[in-house]
Order: sequence, then C-alpha cells, then structure tokens
Amino acid sequence: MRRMALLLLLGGWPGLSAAVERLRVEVLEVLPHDARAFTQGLLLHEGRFYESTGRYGHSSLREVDPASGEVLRRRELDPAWFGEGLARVDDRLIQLTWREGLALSYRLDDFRLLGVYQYGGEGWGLCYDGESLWMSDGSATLYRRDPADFSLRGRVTVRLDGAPQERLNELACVGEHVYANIWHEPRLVRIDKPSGRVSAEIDASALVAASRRGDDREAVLNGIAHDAASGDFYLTGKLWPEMFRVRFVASSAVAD
Ligand SMILES: [Ca+2]
Repeated sequence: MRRMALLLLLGGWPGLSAAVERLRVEVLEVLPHDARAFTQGLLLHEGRFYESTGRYGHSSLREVDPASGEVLRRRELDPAWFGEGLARVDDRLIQLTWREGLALSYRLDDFRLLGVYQYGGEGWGLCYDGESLWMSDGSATLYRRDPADFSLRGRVTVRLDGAPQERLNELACVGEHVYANIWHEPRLVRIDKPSGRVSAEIDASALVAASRRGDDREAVLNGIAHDAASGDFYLTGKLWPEMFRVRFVASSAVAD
C-alpha cells in the first residue's frame, strides 16, 4: 500500500508523467571562446567545433579549434541574414536564419553553399539525430524535418510537469533526447522524443556566474555541443569569452 502511494507520488498514475530529474552542471574544463561570437548554433565533429553566429552584419559559419578557440575557417553570411541554429547531416552543415525563412546547406569540407531551403516562421535552434532534424522557433514547439529537403515531418509540444515549456533555443540531439537551453534563463531541459516530455531540468547558473562576459543584455547562455566519444557536453553563451566542458550530475551531489 505504501509502495502504491509512492508510485502515485512519483507519477505512476496513468496520464501523469514521471518525476523530472534535477541536474546541475559540473565544470570539467574552461576553454577560450571568441567573445565577439554571438553564438547561435554549436556542434562538435571530429575534434572541431562548428559554430553559427548571429546579428545582422556579423553572422557567420565557423570551424573552431576547441583547445585554443581559434577560428580556423569562417564564412560570412549576407548582411541581411541573421545566423541561427546549426546541425550536421553527414557531410553537410545546415544553418538556420532567424526571420529570413532560409536554411542554408553547406558542404562540410569547404563551406561551399550547396542550396537553400525555405520555411515559414522563425528559426532558432537545430540538431540532427541521424534520422530527422529537430528545430525550435522560440516557442514550446519542436519541429521535426526531413534532412534531405527540409520538409516538415511532424511537431511536438514540449511540456514540463504538463505545462508548455516556452522559449526553447539552442539544441543538441543525443540519443533518445533533445537538449535545449531556455532563452534568457540559466537552464537547460532534456526532452524525451517523441513525446516532448521534459525528463530532466539542468541548472547551469554556475556557468552564468563564472562567465566574464560584458554587460550586453543579450549575452545569455546559448550553445550546446555533445561529444559522443566522451559523453561530455560543451556549453557557452552569446559573446561569452569562455567555453565550458561539463557533465550533468544530480543537483544533490556534493562538489569535489
Ligand atoms: Ca547545438
């Protein structure tokens, strides 16, 4: 009977979701990051960061050396385009734009523009899970798109404890989950696919406290890359001079 009550408390009742895990970041390493990069998209591939930066007249696609933060390759966007989320699909990179309704497809090895897809609404975050692209637009909706032609395959509302989780921004696809950081909050969520249920909340306020960013109000946490080899994550922010290599641990865990 007591066990039944506990199950109910934990959300075992049909229709209710299980308890949301509470996690926090543990910093493993602090690396340099270009403090002029208004980071909008970030991923790691074969030991290099690929980064999309935003703001009109400053938007770019970059290949970055993780250890030094040095920009190894850089392609500027048309000044009328505001760079947003970035995903790798095999030997291509796909970069969103904010309000331009254009997704730019590049060859990974030389950043040559291969094509442009059009979509409705705003573009914020993007990641690829090996089958579909997942895209955010600042709302609580994630859009699932075809990597071949960017057509819409489906959409899901992301919910935390049953309530829509708005302002989903940068994304990372990791296994059965999509990680998202929340715009203007020191917080990430881990989203179960395809239900959209938030199964973990991740407190990243330690990074916000540690960053020596300037006083630009838009210099907020943004940018999630996952290292499949180590399982570590890399987090940064818009105009942040730091890139943090982290792992996610239970929020009750005592720091070393
Ligand atoms: Ca990302």
